[in-house]
This record gives sequence, C-alpha cells and structure tokens, in this order.
Amino acid sequence: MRFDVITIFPRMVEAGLAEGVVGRARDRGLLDVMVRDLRDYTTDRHHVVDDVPFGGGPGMVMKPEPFFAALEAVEAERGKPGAVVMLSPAGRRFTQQEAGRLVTRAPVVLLCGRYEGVDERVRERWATDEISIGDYVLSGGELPALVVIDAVARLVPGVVGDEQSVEGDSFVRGLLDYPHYTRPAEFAGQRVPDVLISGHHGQIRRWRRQQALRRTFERRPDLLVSAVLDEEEQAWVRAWQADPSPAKVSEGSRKS
Ligand code: 9D3
Repeated sequence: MRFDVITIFPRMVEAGLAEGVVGRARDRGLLDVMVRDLRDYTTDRHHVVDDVPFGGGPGMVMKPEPFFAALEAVEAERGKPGAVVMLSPAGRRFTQQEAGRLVTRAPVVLLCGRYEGVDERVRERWATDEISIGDYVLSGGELPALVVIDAVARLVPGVVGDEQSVEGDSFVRGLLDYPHYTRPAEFAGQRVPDVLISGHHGQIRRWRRQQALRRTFERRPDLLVSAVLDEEEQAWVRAWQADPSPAKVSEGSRKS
C-alpha cells in the first residue's frame, strides 16, 4: 500500500506514522508513505503557501500553485494515483467501508489543508474524493490523514498480526466489541465473569457474541440495521426489544 501525503506539517504526520502497527508495517515494507512538505513545491524566496481570500473575509486560503506542483511531482515520480483524497470538513464521512474502498486504490494521495481552506481549483482539478473524519472542528487535515492511513493500512494483508485479527475488528463485523478481561480474576472488588474462567470455549464464544450484541443494542442500535445476525442472535435482540430492562452493559455490577 502506498500513500503520498502533502502537508505544511510533515513532522506532525511522520510522528504519527512512527509507532505501533503502522510504524512496523513501514519498517517491514508493507506500507510505503512518502510525506511531502508543501513548501518544497513553492518557487518564491519565502516559501509562501497562503494568501488572502478573494471576496474578503477572515483568515487565509491555501494557494493553488504549490498543490499543483506537488501533485505533478507525485505523478511524475509515482505514476497516476488511484485516488487523490482531499481531507476536508465538507467531505463525506470516513467509514470502515470507505477504508475498504481506498485499500483497492493504491497509490493514494492525501491532501492536508490548513487555515480556512484550500483554493477550490485544487479540488476541481485533482481530487477524486473529499473526506471528513467526523463532525467536529479540527485545525487541519493532518490528523485526519493519519486516521485514514491507519484504518486503510490495517486492511493490507500482513499488516495486522494474527494475534489481533482484522476479522474480529468490531466495525468489520458490524458490531461493537465484547468486554475484555485479564488477570487477576478479582481486583478492587470486581470479579471477572465466571464463564471466562470456566474453560468452556463454546460458552465463552456465545457469551462474547451476546455481550457484543447487547452493547451494540444499547449504545449503537443504528449498527444493528446492517449487522448480519444468526437465529439465536436475532432471538436475543427480539427479547431485549420486548423487555429492555436488564442492567445496562456500560454500568457493570458493583458490590456494596
Ligand atoms: C473555522 C473554519 N471553519 C468555518 C466554517 C471551516 C473550517 C476550515 C478548516 C473548519 C476546519 C478546518 C480544518 N479541518 C480540516 O481540515 C479537516 C477536518 C475537520 O476539521 N474535521 C473533521 N474532518 C476533517 S478532514 C479535514
């Protein structure tokens, strides 16, 4: 999987790529990310990347020329990209499904904006996609670019180790995760559920499926619309719909 990231804060992006699953994937050559400093594609003495908005108003707008030059360099060095993604609060929402689409589009170029935004002609000429990571205001596209790279890289075969299988990832299955416990079996007056210590692997799998489903029912019922459930799981949901009273999964149980 190959990404080119175009940003005025290359060190910020590099820092986010250095650790963990993504850092290891880069070391192993499974993931190739080239972070490019937009200022390297300016031609003036002061490497200016912004200018005042036509029509007036607050803040600055990113100039088109450095982005055009950077994208022409990417094409010359790497060939035609499979996708050019503009990170923007006005984009469509990034989802697991979108990650699955981008992993098939390598090499992918990610354009990070700062200030009030990027001259519209960059999007018109170059962008194949415009993506937002959610409805909150950030200071630029760098953190969103890292989010996209992380989610897409996890879908590249070999990037995620066997011990943390992608199959089990909650949004891949369409449900939230079940609760996790490790030793000790009792801590601060809180006990690990007996079933997990029982050694009955069939029962453990069933308990986990039920917990995952219960949490999704409680917290993200919107996800149930497209989740694929077997007969038993559908029966659980119908029972909870008839009687939603059992203690909320998020509350846990507290000894008094
Ligand atoms: C305060 C300026 N806003 C006026 C309506 C517009 C605005 C411009 C640029 C708001 C944020 C930004 C910087 N954000 C991004 O570049 C960005 C972003 C985000 O803020 N939230 C979620 N996803 C993304 S992707 C890129």
